[in-house]
Amino acid sequence: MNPMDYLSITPEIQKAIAAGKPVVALESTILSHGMPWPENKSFAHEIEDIIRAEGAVPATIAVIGGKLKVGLTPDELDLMCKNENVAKASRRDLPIFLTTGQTAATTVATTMIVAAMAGISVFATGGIGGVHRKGEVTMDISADLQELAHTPVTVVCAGAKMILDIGRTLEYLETMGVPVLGMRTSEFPSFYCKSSGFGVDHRAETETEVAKIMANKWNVGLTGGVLVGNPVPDEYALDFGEMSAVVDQALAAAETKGVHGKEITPFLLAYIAEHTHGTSLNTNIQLAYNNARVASRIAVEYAKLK
Ligand code: PSU
Ligand code: MN
Repeated sequence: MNPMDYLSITPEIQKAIAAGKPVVALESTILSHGMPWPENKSFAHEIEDIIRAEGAVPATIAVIGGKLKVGLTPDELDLMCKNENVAKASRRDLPIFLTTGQTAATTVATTMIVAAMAGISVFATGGIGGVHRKGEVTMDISADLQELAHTPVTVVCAGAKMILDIGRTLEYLETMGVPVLGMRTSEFPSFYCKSSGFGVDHRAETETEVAKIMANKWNVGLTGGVLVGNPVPDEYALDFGEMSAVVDQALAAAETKGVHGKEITPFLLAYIAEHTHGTSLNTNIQLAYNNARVASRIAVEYAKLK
């Protein structure tokens, strides 16, 4: 069996890729395990509309019926959003779900894998996984970081949440040779907030500059991805001190309940959403829209270079 036989790409996306038109991949874990129903449903449609308005084609990715789906129908988007028995698929889970037929949402890592297989170079998400706090003891390091090291996709995110050890996450990315760019910022953002206290490798002023960095990385023969930190728009940014306090509570609750492994990230996300009364949800939605906009512009510029 050819790897391509596992892919199920919609005709629209297939045509766009073949013609070298800009396509932007989207993950489904943000839908199934990152946002509540029914807000995630309107989000799933709106983020695709934003990408289209920028002149790119959206490609939401998921694992359904033993296939790697690139582009979901409205029914399939509903399936992911309702999250009735939808698993979370990171790299190690893929062969299992391809065998069992389990419906699964793709993380940043698996969305990158499937996007690269399909020939999609740009991917918009909310926040990436990273080195967890106390990761030096637990060894809980998201597979997202290894994927950035090896898989040639540019990921546009709003940084990483403070549930993670952002300093060690950036150290890991440096070791793995992943360029970390700031989109019109010199600081790596921390999801709800514009700042994190940590810098980026390069401040990119334009989407064209990001596209050139991607082209040069891959043209010179370097493997792996590029990470773009795009800060949440001012009007939706939350207070660093307040969010830090909620994050600390969430971490304490996870420890009390003994949550670990693949459950920890969804647990912390749900705890924060529940304890910030919807403000954090709106910020999450808006920063992802903003990432989709920037990712689309990068994809448009990258398509011109190719
Ligand atoms: N961080 C967020 N929102 C998310 C995730 C992370 O702020 O939705 C999701 C992404 O799909 C990411 C995954 O790839 O969690 C990482 O999970 P883990 O830490 O188990 O690798
Ligand atoms: Mn983990």
